[in-house]
Amino acid sequence: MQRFIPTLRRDHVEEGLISVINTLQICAKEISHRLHQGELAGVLGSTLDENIQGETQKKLDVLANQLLKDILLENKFVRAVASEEEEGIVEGFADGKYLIAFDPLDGSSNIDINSMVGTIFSVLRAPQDGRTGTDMFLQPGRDQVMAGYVLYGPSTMLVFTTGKGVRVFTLDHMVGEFLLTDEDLEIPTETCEFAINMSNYRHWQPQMRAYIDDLLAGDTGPRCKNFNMRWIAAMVADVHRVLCRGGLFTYPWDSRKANKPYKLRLMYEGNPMAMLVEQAGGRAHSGEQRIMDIEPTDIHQRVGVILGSANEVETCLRYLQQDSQNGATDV
Ligand code: AFP
Repeated sequence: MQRFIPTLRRDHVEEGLISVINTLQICAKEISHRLHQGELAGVLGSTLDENIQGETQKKLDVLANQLLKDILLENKFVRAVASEEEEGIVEGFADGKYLIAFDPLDGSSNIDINSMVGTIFSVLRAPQDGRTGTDMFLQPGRDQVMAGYVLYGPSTMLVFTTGKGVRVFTLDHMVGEFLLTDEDLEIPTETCEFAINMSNYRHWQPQMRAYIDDLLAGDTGPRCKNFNMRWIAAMVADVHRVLCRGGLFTYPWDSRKANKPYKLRLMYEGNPMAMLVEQAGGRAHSGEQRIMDIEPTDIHQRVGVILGSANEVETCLRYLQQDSQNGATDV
């Protein structure tokens, strides 16, 4: 089985990027170790603080964030990091080539029930045009040079792309190394599975409700086939399933918060997952445009997400484009 660095060299990944991903896998092993210790490590439960998104922070959120920051900022290729958990960016080496945006522990509400969580990362080039501070990070997702995640599940997996397909590595706890377990993930274009938080049904746009209604109608409705539903409540785990066996994942527009109608974050969740999904032959859309074409205006901005099997994303978008007065049954 191929080891980590030789696989990257074979892919002709530039040395600086190899160094960054190598640093990320060191962090992943450390976070994985703490998670597997669970209650024994005394890191479960919440702190009394809220993060920049106004969410209660879990102790492991704080720990994973600190760990990633500390270790990444020692890498001379890192110009700056941006974390979902922090208001501003943190500067690294002035001549560093890369910017790293990360969600240190996605799905952290799963920690207390010993269920799956993950770390998501996105790597951009540090601009050479004089931009400084957070402005450096305001680049569209299509400019990412690497994106990926670590899934802490029954096994720990590192899944990433440098723009040449999606590689999957599994942590061998015996040797303490990530080994290549899938060369090239490919998402089937058709699917019979979807992932959405159904409890928000009444807050969606009528077009989204119509789309889901038709999925639920199964072979008695206009789609003429039965659909299965899954929701892990950790985007990493839901997207991992989509990458492995296809499906549609969405966290759509929600009427409850006028100024924040979306839940997921563009830089830490939308863009990196979109790059992985597109590299695996799927589609990733906000409902209005391709996610990776969005020009960000804020490092913490939120985005609608509809991603997965290409044909199913296409179908969902056709429903969304319909006039809400027309039914959706002719889609
Ligand atoms: P947490 O990290 O706060 O648990 O949020 C996870 C997440 O951002 C994303 O990973 C999930 O897909 C989504 O939220 C789950 O949302 P619900 O709480 O609505 O199920």
